[in-house]
Amino acid sequence: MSGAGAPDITVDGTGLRVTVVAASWHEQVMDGLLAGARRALADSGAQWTEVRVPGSFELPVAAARAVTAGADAVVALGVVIRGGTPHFDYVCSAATTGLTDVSVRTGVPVGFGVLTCDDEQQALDRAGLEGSHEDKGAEAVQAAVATAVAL
Ligand code: DLZ
Repeated sequence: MSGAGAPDITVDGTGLRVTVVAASWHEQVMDGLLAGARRALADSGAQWTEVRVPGSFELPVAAARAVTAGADAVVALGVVIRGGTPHFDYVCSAATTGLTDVSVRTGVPVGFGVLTCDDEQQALDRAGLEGSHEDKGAEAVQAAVATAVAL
């Protein structure tokens, strides 16, 4: 984890079934988030499957399906970049509220790896790519796996 006050999480996820649900907008950033998530999942020992959806708005329904299919934890990855209309706010709000609802309603942890950024550079800085300061795909995995183990 990174950022002021962030915990250092190392967790054994052996035996857990994790589903990664990933949006497809902003390909370069998504490639970084997915690579970071895969590294963290491999390190944790968990088994995982991946589901791609078009945009971040579609992440909650994919997360809900993953839970119904038996996932022990879900990791949601997406990138939303502010544009010239209020669309950004609606997509961010729908993704955040929808993923929270799935998690709280079902009791299955959902790692929140959705970047909500003012511009592409902010997203690249957090995508776990060479030169990035942060690796939010990996952090979302660590949070979801640690929560599944704790519960
Ligand atoms: C429409 C849209 C826009 C403008 N921007 C993004 C974005 O930055 N990131 C993202 O993940 N998705 C975006 N979308 C697509 C919506 O999430 C959704 O896929 C469409 O509104 C169709 O339901």
